[in-house]
Amino acid sequence: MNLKNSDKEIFDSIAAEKDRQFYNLELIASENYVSEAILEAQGSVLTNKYAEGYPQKRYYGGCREIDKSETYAIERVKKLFGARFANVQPHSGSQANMAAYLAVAKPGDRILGQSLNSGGHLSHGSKVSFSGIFFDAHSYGVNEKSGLIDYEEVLKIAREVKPKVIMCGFSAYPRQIDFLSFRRIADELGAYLIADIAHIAGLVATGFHQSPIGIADIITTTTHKTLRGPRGGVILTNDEKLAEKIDKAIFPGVQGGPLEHIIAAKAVCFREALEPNFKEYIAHVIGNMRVLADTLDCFDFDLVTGGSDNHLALIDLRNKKISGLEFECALEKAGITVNKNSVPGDDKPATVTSGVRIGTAAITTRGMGPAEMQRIAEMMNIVADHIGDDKKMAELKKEVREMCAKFPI
Ligand code: DSN
Repeated sequence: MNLKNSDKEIFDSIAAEKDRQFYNLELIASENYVSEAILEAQGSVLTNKYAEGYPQKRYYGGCREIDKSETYAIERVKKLFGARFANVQPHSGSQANMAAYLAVAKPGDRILGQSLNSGGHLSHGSKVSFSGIFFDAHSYGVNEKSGLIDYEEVLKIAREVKPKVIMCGFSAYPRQIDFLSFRRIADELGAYLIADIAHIAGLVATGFHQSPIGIADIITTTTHKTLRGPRGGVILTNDEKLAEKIDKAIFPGVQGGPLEHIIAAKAVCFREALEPNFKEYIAHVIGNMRVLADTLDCFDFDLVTGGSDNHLALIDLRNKKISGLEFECALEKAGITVNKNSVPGDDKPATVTSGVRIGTAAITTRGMGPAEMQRIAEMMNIVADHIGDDKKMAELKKEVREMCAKFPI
């Protein structure tokens, strides 16, 4: 029986979410819209199959087709990033990071990562995540004035901490990362270097960002942000011994049965990302962000680091006298979806914050361009000037709906 007839509540909820995704402007920097082909693969019968282990080394029978699709995923992602070894089984970026740590460190070992409130990720050593619970986690931040990573400061902290593992990568940093500087710091300390490229994977794959392959010991990523694939993770390395440790850390270390329907969808995503038009797409993502950031700057929005050279920007709202939470809620009423985000030196809790993070990956997938970016920035400015004015938000929501209708998903 199909979903409509068997479970009306869930059918209706999915239909309403489809409508929300269609008629709102998705500016959450970590979200995107997958292709029909990816949806088809992840909604396939592969979800029925247990396949603990790896291709040709499974703990279950009947894995002939599963082995094929997982091998396609491995070979394609290796080609995409120019890496020698890949594990495509991580259910998420956090689980990719958990396995990466376990491949090179033991519980209690010292790790050093970018702090959550300066753009890092929970799994980079936050005290409330496994990374801060199981490891002796320390952090570096960004310069409070410039918003930039200060590599000299990272080196100073690393010398004090003497970490076994240095994690670089971010969830909210609008500039390029210099992986070579992190390599030099790790080499001085004799530390392993893990690069989490979850946000910038699409930029790295297409040459718009320095690649950490061959620089970091281990590279982790998600597949659903700028890479525009299904929700999941991947681990890459050029080191054969580390590759073996990574495989063991994922299974049986931190995961059981792999999500083979998602792995097949990852294979479709990697094939799509190998097409020349994916490079064009990423160029537009970056170009759109530049226009959005420049226009916001004209409206006196204070952009952390002064702008962006990737797919995201971080807006410090302290000069506008509104919190991240207030702005997020008001924008949602106008049909614009963002997430509140801490900014460097933020004195508000993570549930309130003084900033919001925005990104252009999803709206660029819809085909929006510079003209739409300028109007979106104008609309964001109107929202900031009219917090609490529900009539104005309703007017904007109508305009957003009309704009979205012109760019179907
Ligand atoms: N939640 C992701 C993001 O929004 O960047 C990170 O896990």
